[in-house]
Amino acid sequence: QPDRPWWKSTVVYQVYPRSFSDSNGDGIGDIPGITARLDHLAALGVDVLWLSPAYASPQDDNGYDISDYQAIDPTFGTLADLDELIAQARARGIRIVMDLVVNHTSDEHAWFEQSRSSKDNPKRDWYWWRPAREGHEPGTEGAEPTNWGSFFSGSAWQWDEATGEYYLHLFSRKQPDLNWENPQVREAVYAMMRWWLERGVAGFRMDVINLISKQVGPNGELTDGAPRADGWGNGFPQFVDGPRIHEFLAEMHREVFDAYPETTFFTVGETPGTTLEQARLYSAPERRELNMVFQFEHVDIDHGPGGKFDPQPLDLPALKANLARWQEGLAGTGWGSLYWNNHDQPRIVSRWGDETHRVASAKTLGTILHLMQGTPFVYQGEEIGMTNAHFTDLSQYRDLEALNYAADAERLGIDYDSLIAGLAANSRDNARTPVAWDAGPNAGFTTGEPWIGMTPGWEEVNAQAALADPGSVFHHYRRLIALRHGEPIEGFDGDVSPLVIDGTFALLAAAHPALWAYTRTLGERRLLVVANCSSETIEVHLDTDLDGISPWSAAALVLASHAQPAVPDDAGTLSLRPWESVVVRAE
Ligand code: TEU
Ligand code: CA
Repeated sequence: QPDRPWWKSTVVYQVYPRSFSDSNGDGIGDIPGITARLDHLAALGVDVLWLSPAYASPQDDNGYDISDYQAIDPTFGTLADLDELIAQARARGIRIVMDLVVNHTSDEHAWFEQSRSSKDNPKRDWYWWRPAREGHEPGTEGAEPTNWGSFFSGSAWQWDEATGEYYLHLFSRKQPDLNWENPQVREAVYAMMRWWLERGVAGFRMDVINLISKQVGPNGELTDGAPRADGWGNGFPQFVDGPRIHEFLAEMHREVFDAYPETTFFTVGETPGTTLEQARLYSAPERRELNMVFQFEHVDIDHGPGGKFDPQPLDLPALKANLARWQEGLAGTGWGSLYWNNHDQPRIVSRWGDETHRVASAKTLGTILHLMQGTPFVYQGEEIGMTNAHFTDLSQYRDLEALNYAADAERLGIDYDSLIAGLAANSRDNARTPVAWDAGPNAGFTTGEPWIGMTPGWEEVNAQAALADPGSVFHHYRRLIALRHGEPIEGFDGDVSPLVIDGTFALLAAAHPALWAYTRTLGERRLLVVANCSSETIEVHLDTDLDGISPWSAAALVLASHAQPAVPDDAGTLSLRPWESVVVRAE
């Protein structure tokens, strides 16, 4: 398929530098540490490395608060280290995609320091400054310009004594929002992006890019939101997929990417709260905005009325239906990303798999995701089936989201045990413990003291052990990636990549509470994925559950979670063990 965009057959691997690999014993992962581990990525077979922020930063939000977009934080190394990473990755056929965090900067960025210095500073309008609400004493409760709550607890507005106004921060108070209404801001961002592309990076993962356009009235008015569970207002309707977002992204494409051939860059927008309708617009190729976006509906599906720290049991049919809706909705008009994990989500095997069936559930969840249509993203450690952190005490947490929430818990009426249970389920720190490389001290991550506690169990769950075991999660992920690439794998040397990339998706047995089954069809060819998403054995009936798909023999098998894969009996019944999955050609 020579005319197919390259990123449709691509698999991306995300590195969160702080937690990946430490080269100098200070307990914090760094860029030379990544370079030293590139053979791990090459063995897995990924095409792109998305590097979470390594820019200069006070590290209030682990680098998502950037004080200089064109410098590397000394914690992570130097620009020369990054150049070396780019070169060493390229030598292995891996391209580097950088994180682009331009909804906000750090409050220690020179732009903000100038902006806050006086009301008539030329950069004043680069951020969102507003006076106190009329009739309220500035700086007191209720005087905030709007009632919007921040993503990280409390008001989204910070009172600034120096000039007697508030500035907007949708995230931490150390992450003031840039004012994209100002064309100088946009030009400065585009110039910075061009600088990175010239340096050899292959594109960007764009942090909360669908929040950059705020609904603002002719005289700069911003509007209150409906009250949310924590008492603050929900500003989402005022800034999620805002009024000028498509204009800004099309402009960015013209100003930055038009100068480069399509084969040289990759763009994915992180878009919390977006809808399928909007995602079609972002990713429709003829609109020239983004290649794809990260949707959030599926990862928010088990959040309760109290939010992410009020987790609910998974409703499997709802999850299946949601992903099926996105599969069908993007087919032919746009393109989607596929992910279970990133640095903001709990580990998938702990969340929707079963740690007592760790290997089988990690493999099966990987299979379900990777054989859908879209571009799969693998988050560091997912490929070896790492679990949640299992922290039991507040002192173990490092993430400001968790710590701010804990500080607010009493006001919210949440007792300590519920707090700890909520954080254990959904804290972002679950994904931020160090990657386990081997069975040695601190899993080979550092020779020093790691900046955050280790996930227990690395003596068994580590990359070295996984590479040595052909039945490991790692080798399963490697096979899934090879299948997408059309490369032969052990036990199957056919080519299903056209099906995996272009095949039409159809969900089977939608209402089944444990079975996740779907087909991908292209012309006469068909791929069938059948998975038991439960910890009990289930009986699947080919006629009633799988739309009368005819029985298959061992010869049709493409990939399986277990060494002796299930085959239907003469009556057309398939018995699947806990978390067992099989992938067959059903032609
Ligand atoms: O995340 C934005 C986002 O919407 C979430 O995934 C966020 O972590 C969650 O809603 C909080 O409950 C991005 C980054 O991925 C995240 O790490 C940053 O903290 C955030 O933007 C601010 O830059
Ligand atoms: Ca280090």
